[in-house]
Amino acid sequence: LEKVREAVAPSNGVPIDWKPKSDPASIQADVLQNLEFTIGAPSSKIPNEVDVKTAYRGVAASLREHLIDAFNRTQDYWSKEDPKFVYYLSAEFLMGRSLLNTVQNLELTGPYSEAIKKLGYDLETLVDAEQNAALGNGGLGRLAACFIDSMATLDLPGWGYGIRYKYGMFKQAIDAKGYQQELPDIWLSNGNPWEIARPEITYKIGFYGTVDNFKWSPAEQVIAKAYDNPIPGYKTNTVGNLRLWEALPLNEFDLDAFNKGEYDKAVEERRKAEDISAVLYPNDATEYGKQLRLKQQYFFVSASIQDVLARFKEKHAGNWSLLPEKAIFQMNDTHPTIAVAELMRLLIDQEGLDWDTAWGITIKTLAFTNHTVMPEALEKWPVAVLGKLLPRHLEIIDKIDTIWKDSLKEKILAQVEQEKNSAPPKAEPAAKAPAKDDKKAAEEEEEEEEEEDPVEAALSKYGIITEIPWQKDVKVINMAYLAVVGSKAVNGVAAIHSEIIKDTIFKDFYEVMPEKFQNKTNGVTPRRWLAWCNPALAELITQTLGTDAWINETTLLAGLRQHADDKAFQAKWRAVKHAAKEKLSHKIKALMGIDLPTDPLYDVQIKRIHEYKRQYLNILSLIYRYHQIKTATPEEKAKMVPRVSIFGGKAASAYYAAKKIVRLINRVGTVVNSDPDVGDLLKIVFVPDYNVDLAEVLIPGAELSQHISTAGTEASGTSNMKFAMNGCLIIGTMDGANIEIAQETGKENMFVFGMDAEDVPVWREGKRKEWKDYDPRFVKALDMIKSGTFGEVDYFKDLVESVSVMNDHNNDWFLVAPDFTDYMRAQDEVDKLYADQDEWTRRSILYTAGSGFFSSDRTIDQYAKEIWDVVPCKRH
Ligand code: CR1
Repeated sequence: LEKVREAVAPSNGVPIDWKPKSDPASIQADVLQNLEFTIGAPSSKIPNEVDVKTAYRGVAASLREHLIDAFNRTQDYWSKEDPKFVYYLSAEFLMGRSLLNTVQNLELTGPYSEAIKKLGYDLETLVDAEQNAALGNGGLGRLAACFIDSMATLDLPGWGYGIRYKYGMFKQAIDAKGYQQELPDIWLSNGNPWEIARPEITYKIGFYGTVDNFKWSPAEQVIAKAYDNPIPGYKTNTVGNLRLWEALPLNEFDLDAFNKGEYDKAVEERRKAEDISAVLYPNDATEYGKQLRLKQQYFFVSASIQDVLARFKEKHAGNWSLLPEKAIFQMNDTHPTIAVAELMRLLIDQEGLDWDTAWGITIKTLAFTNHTVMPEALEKWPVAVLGKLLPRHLEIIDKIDTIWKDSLKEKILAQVEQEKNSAPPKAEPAAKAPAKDDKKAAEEEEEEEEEEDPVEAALSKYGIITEIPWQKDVKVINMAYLAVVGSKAVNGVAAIHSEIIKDTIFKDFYEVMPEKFQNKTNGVTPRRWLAWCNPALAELITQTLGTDAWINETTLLAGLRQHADDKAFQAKWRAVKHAAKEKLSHKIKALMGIDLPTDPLYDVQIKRIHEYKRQYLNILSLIYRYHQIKTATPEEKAKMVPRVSIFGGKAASAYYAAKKIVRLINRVGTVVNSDPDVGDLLKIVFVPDYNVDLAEVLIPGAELSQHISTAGTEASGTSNMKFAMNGCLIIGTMDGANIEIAQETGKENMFVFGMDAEDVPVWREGKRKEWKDYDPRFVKALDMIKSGTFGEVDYFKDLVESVSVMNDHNNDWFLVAPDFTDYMRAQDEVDKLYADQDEWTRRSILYTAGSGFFSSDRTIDQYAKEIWDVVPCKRH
């Protein structure tokens, strides 16, 4: 490169500083050139006759030049300055579409719109031609995407690292009977102009094999190949990076086998390798992962760490103690936690460090975020599975576990002594271990055995390698515990969640190392989730505040508060919201052919379908509303507040209860929407294939959104923040980030209902058993399902029973029945308030005004200062 620069540099030796041009005429020329020479569109058809998808590719290719220019300069600068980097390790990055975000973040929307118009298209149409990059399940993956946007905007040296899945989150269709269908997401079929393939950046990843005297000889190897995705910051030159790995075979093709006619064998290795980066697991806290999932996890973690270490070695060969000053890996949930063992392995086996030195470095270089307390999502790999796939890692984990427990022995011994001294003497203190010859009895009375060795018993709580209580003899590795022990910091994702993990899943660990535990309340990028998706509202905010600085400094939104009572401002606000409702209504018409009136209250619940998120509670209340409409007199009807209820979300493919809920919503919608007695009083719509780009239309158009999880179950929620930013009122439980949103926007402005997190366990363990106070409206709604109002009586039977038989331990675990009455009260308040449009609008303004805290810029700033020790590094 230097040579080229020299060759073309003017004689004074100053290198040329080429930059893509940003005026509309140059952009127009550039798009034409890209259409012809990058995309290869026939020149006779350019520009007016190329189809929209091709036009999109031409525009994207031209924009890519701007992106790559700033990207290369940023990365060069960072490489020269050598600051500390954060590496965000995540199995999911739910990026959505890139065209609009790129053009906006690069501040090129004006000239691009103009150029595109001159070519005979419009920006919005081209934006819609892009496929969604849905490499994530839900909140966790979208959070990672918001985080890298904020990292770039804050000029923080940082990269995301993940997997370039060939197929992302499945596409959801709803068939005529209301069933969810899952279809493959072939998101790369139109190419991906936003990525830069790096065939020169590859690493070998081993699996299986044997370990001999600490030396691992893998039996299988694949190649990880890098793809870089430039991530533009806003109002800065900084363009960060998301590096995704693709799995490829070590040996492309077995020509020998092919020549022998063994065609399958010829490509077998290729297929096996490619499987690793083929699909995103549609897991989302429901089904236990398969072995391939562990392979995926190790694959991307190993490639990422090898990559970071290779760059580190180039600059600081041998000086390993410097690593924690140059790099920190943030592990996004348990999926990347094999990183603890992998970093140890690379430092010891490859770089020759001793155990203690390697461990000292590791626990300063890793940090861990927990995103859920749902037991299904806290990964536990059977020792047999992990040991076969990664035998050397099992050895390392085993040693970490032993040393960790040893380090606690003294403390525990002291504790046990203290307890012994303060406890009243037992009738017969156990002194001896059970007789060896009576193994059976010893096994049966394990409780007693534990009592007999109180130190061992106390220590077993801390075991990274443990037995699962319901499957004796099956040893598993608790990946969350491994992460807690191997990290410098552990955090939850909302204030209440960070407290809950200290009291529940990590209680014992918190007690022995309280200093590790932190909170980092989630946030969302205000660029994508307000400024770009709701331009009319953004414009009104900018006009009102007299500046658009709020886009990066969201606390400035608080300045809207003083206008909340201003009737003229309220009218403008309402007009903007109404236009967004119209846009949403058009979108639904285009997608589903349903005509939605735009005067009713727009009520939206969009998120993964899960029992704990309680879409069931929502639909049951709507069933009752339907009953009310059916039995109302004309006078009563005239007083009712019309409502459009919109649902969206995917159910994990093997999660039967969730799939039944999807079907119930669809069945109810079909019946209600075609009932002439109902008219415009109620419409129920299930929007298929909910994803990021639908969210960008649904959120601005919503007036009420539902965040109604059973208290204590939703770690944070992030769509609640997006809705709040867009002036949408919330009906919700005191759960996750709802609590902090209520603090910021005024609890009196939120429709709060339901049991608190402290009461839920009490109810589950006690009251539930004798509870019989079913709300008659709840009973009515269930009766309507049971009696076949929505058909499929047998199919819905167990769904009905799951909330109506209280004796069995597992029934109504998520408190649908006991929270119903209070939910209906809150819904009545919603209706009452909606009749007072001025007051509703006032509150809507207060939501946006109070949402400043929920910017991911704030979250990332906290991570950077309180965990990462990474500081901005901005090129000028
Ligand atoms: C939580 O359920 C949270 C996101 C992002 C999810 C949700 O409440 O907002 O993480 N957890 O922190 C998750 O997907 C596997 O766990």
